[in-house]
Amino acid sequence: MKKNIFIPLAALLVIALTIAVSVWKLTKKEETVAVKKQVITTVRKPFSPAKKSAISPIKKKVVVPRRVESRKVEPRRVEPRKVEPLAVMATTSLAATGAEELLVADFDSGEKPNNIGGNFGAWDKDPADFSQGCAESFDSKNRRGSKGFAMKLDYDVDSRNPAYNGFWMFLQNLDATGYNNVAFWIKGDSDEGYTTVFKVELKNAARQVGRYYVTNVTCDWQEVVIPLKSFKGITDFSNLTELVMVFEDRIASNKKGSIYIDDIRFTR
Ligand SMILES: [Ca+2]
Ligand SMILES: [Ca+2]
Repeated sequence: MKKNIFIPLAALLVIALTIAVSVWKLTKKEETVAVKKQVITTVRKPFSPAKKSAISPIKKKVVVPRRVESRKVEPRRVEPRKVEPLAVMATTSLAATGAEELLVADFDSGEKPNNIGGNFGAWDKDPADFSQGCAESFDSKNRRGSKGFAMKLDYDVDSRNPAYNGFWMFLQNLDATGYNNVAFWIKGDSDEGYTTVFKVELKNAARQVGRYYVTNVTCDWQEVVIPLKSFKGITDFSNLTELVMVFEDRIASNKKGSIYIDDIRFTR
């Protein structure tokens, strides 16, 4: 009897055990799959978007400064183009091509500036030394022509100190390449005296200075025509900035006096 009962009980136990084992195996497989899926998803999610977001802003950062740099370059290229037409306009308006002469200053308005818009006036080597100096004024009694004024220069280079002074006039970056001479009319004052010799200087934008000595000034109006070639210090006449007259103590035949000047021009 005991043997008959034990055998089915043992068989039941074996069946129950195999079922339990198979169930446990199934649940374990599902768990591993679930864990794998979790691992894959948790790895992929932070990995791929993190890389993309890390790359994309870097690309943008690289592109943006390049665009800014190119924008900075563009206006620089435009600026000189804006200057060039202005320079061309200035030279074409000042140096009239085809004209026999260019009038720079006739002083007939009795005011500054000159006929091409340039300022002018007297200058002193040492303004603190009152024993020397030069003063400019418009003079209608002594002038060239029947109207207007001439420029009167009252100079004094009689001093214990080294003395020189005179007259300056801006030429507004004048292009004088179409002309051969600078010309003006000159006259000494017979009552106040005058020097028969003085220096004329031309200056250009390259800071070159050309010098020429005018001689044989008299108390009558006479035209002085100085070839531009005579201004040895200047190699480029396309950009003249200034005309200067100089009375010098060591050169002046009369250290104190008055000189009249009128109709400053560039001629062919
Ligand atoms: Ca005049
Ligand atoms: Ca003096």
